[in-house]
Amino acid sequence: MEQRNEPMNPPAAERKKRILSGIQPSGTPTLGNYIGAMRNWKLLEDQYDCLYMIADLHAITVRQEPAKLRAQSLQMLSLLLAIGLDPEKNVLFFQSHVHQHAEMGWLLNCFTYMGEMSRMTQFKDKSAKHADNINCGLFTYPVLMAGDILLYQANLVPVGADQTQHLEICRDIATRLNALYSGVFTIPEGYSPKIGARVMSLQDPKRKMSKSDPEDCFIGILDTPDTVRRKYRRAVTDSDAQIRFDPENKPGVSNLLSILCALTGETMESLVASLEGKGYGDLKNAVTEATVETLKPIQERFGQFIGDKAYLESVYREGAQRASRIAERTLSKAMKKIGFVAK
Ligand code: AQP
Repeated sequence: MEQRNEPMNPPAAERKKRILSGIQPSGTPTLGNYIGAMRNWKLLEDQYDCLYMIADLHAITVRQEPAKLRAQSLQMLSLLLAIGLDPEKNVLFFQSHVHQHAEMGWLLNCFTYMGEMSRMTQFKDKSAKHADNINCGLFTYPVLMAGDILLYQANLVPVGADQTQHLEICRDIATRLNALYSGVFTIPEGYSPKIGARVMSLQDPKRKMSKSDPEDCFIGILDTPDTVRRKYRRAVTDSDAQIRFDPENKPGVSNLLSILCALTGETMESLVASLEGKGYGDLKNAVTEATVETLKPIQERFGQFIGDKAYLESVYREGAQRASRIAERTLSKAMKKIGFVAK
């Protein structure tokens, strides 16, 4: 295989800062995943040394149907390409193809305390949502995530508000190991992209939009224009018929307004002013139109990638090789410092 110009080992002064982020193939990504994460990734690719991982190991903390998980994983890769991520500039890979993630996860588990994991609010939320399957993976998922970040000596991790607690624990674990063994890990910082919003569920706008929620709660990136229209038409609003941004008292309307701002780049102030005297139907039409316009080119490109299995394979194989080279360096270093006999 052709050896590419790796941005991985230039002298520290010249090295771009490294970013690691991931997305679980636990369903078709939503407009929330797109606005809050995916579209920002594209904006980072020139300025940073970026690794984007399809977090399939994380996805199995919730029960997945095998054929569906496989299909969703390839769908996710096709979507990352369809939003314009260049596989030459970014390392795109499946987490399960880089075995060092599972190994690092184990090492870090042995340096993490039960009490720390018990405080994770996402564990509490997810175990309430999946009460029939509260598995140990769900409990220690933040440790696996810490390993994901630390393996690549990432400087920056784009995190939404829901992930800040996990980044904190990652920093704590890294600091603990560095104190014991010195210089094993780079301590990562959180990175807030310039544009980003927390998109809420269309049916329960006090909760975030999630791809594993019932269909009517989210807009899927691959939804047809008719489906998008129908979902927005059914979206929860309120009865006072006034368009105003007030997430506390008018969460449904405010959510539609923020989606519209995020998609058009308009400020909230001017958007609300432009909708003065209009009804919820007008707001829903406007957000439908902006969504359909945003998704159209992505869906067209997606159609080309998903049909090209050979190309997808070349992208994920090469991504895994590039990721694995970096991950192995960190894993070997950590194992040596901890005291394992070198291979
Ligand atoms: N509603 C959202 N608004 C803004 N950003 C969001 N993200 C997720 N939902 C929203 C961001 O998307 C990235 C990838 O998320 P993930 O798939 O790894 O996990 P998640 O946050 O658990 O996403 P979902 O859609 O809610 O998945 P399920 O239903 O499987 O749990 C993250 O950067 C996240 O912040």
